[in-house]
Amino acid sequence: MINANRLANKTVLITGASSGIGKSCAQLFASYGAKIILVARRIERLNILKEQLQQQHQVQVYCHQLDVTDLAGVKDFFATLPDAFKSIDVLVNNAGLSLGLDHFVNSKAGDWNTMIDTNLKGLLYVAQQTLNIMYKQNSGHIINIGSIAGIMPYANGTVYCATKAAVQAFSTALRQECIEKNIKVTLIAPGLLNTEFSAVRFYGDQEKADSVYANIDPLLPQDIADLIVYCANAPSHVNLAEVMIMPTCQAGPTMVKRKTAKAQP
Ligand code: NDP
Ligand code: 8X3
Repeated sequence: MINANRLANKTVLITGASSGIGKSCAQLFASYGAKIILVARRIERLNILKEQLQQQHQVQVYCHQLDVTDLAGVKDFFATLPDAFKSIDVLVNNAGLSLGLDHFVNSKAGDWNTMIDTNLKGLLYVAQQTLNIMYKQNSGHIINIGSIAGIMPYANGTVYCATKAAVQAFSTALRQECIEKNIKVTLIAPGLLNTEFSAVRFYGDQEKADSVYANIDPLLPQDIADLIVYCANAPSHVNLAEVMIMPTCQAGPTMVKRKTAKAQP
């Protein structure tokens, strides 16, 4: 199963491809010879990535500036896909973020809205448009990025956890609807992972973000890309329905073993 390449010439749509998990997925899928569609808001990053992928892997790449919270923009993006990218075999529904880490009573309604609009509604907008294509094909694979936060919710992360729990519930229900259409639905639920996620959560405070990953070996985006490509590359009769992945130093969102500093001689 691992040695076979079932991804060559398949078309893979990746949301949130400008950073972290999405960017790593683009690099790995391209190395398997897949055609790649990259979307995110930071188009200048996507253009650079597109050049790299084309040069390194000689694959076709299409990128488009897209805010997944904009339903009209999402519909327009799908309606104007170039002919070569009109069939979509794999969706990595990844765009998402957390804003703030505080008691709910102190959290901001604006932040809840952004998290719900992006992590849940944006994921739904993209999933539905993609399913319109996959239903006609009678095949496809939707890979939704949840989090251990949705499975093991924690204090100070209430609304983020709720959005990711919703992604898990949506994925479970959607899998049941898709069985008739030969479409796989996978939920990936990562734990501590060093990306721009914490810098975004702490509104750009890099020192605070770095402290999340201090004295541990967190997951790297490539680890999640490996897992996602493994799921997407599985034989047609195999669906990895739900996978939780954490670094070895973590047993839950708030249970992390940090290395202790060595005593000075
Ligand atoms: P990054 O911050 O590195 O990447 C997030 C990506 O989402 C960026 O490419 C960003 O692109 C995109 N994005 C955010 N908002 C929007 C939007 N409105 N429209 C389109 N794209 C958007 O973080 P990660 O790679 O870590 O995050 C990817 C996913 O993984 C998220 O869903 C996150 O919740 C999840 N996750 C992360 C974990 C972690 O610890 N890092 C653990 C578990 C899950 P741009 O700003 O250019 O639009
Ligand atoms: C991101 C992981 O534990 O910071 O989804 O919520 S956590």
